[in-house]
Amino acid sequence: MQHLTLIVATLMSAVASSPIEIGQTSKYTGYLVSTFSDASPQVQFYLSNGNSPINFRFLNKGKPVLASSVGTKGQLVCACSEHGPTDPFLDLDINASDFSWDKATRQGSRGLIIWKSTDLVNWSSPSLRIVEVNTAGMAWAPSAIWDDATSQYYVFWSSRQYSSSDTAHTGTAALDRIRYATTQDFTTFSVPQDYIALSDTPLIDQEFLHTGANSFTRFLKNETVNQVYQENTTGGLFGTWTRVPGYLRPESPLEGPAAFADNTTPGLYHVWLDNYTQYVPYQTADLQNPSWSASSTSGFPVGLKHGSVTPLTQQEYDAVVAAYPPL
Ligand SMILES: *[C@@H]1O[C@H](CO)[C@@H](O)[C@H](O)[C@H]1NC(C)=O
Ligand SMILES: *[C@@H]1O[C@H](CO)[C@@H](O)[C@H](O)[C@H]1NC(C)=O
Ligand SMILES: *[C@@H]1O[C@H](CO)[C@@H](O)[C@H](O)[C@H]1NC(C)=O
Ligand SMILES: *[C@@H]1O[C@H](CO)[C@@H](O)[C@H](O)[C@H]1NC(C)=O
Ligand SMILES: CC(=O)N[C@H]1CO[C@H](CO)[C@@H](O)[C@@H]1O
Repeated sequence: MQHLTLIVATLMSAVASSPIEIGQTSKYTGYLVSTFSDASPQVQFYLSNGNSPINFRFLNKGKPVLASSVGTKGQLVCACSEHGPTDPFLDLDINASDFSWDKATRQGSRGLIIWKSTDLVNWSSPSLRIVEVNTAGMAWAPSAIWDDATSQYYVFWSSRQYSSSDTAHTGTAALDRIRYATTQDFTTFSVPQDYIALSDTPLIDQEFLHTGANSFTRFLKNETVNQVYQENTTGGLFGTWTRVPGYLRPESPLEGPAAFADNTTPGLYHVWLDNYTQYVPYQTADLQNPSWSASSTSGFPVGLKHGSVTPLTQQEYDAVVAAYPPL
């Protein structure tokens, strides 16, 4: 794994670090949430109080840590650490005076804004990387996964594709799908391809958990019902995926999952689901046959959404809190 942390502009989601084996003491002593708000599309950090997965402080005295000066509006962001890419962020400026969701899906950004750091404190200036082809109306909700076998990242995002003859993207688009490209450095990317394109269901907001070797769990939003479902595999990213029946929660609508492994309890996993106002935290101790129950919200930030959660070592935790003192 490269010793590199990235904040990738475009709703990126994180792949949690390797799961904690039974009997193994986690090397992670906290969590960093990188996020942006609809009203203020700039990167903000929240830091866990100790190793709590629900109780957070707003860093940098509540002010943004990173602001994009490149590209068009309409990106999301992800922090991808050497522990495994982290999560999503959004730099999609829905508060802009000329913002329209329709326009954002037809002539939205086809790029990601990327900041790099090796220490979570000293960040590069942002760079805009165009990852989509010109038939795409958008590249949203990115997530990235490091693949040891091929020594590269797989970067995924949600896309809406138009006919190649519809160069102005005024016609009817194909159903939203998940696309991907590979990269080693987040500077150059392979030509994008479809990852999941269903004939009957528009899909967005993919999020992964890496649960060991070739085992992964992924979460996807069915846009027809505005609900998030889960699939798992033991065959790698391109293996056979098995649907966990139904949806994570009966409440509707929910979207934008952010998922991560608990730092202290082996086998415990967390998923935050956006109820269109903010994240609501859920958890399960049985990821293979889950019943996602509501977590305590004591100390959970009000208004938090579009986030990614990265596990931190004590050294990283100390560096982040020193550089960006909390409110
Ligand atoms: C959102 O836009 C409104 C009107 O353009 C502006 O007054 C407000 O300050 C903006 N909010 C933020 C957080 O930038
Ligand atoms: C910050 O990173 C840059 C390279 O990205 C490096 O040249 C510089 O020395 C670093 N500064 C500190 C204080 O670590
Ligand atoms: C999405 O929801 C619709 C409506 O219930 C259903 O027909 C479709 O099969 C669902 N697709 C997936 C992948 O869950
Ligand atoms: C979303 O969740 C928050 C926190 O639990 C709650 O206050 C709010 O009412 C919920 N909003 C909706 C639309 O369900
Ligand atoms: C290995 C694995 O991930 N297995 C589970 C995937 O999800 C299905 C449906 O819940 C389970 O039956 C598998 O055990």
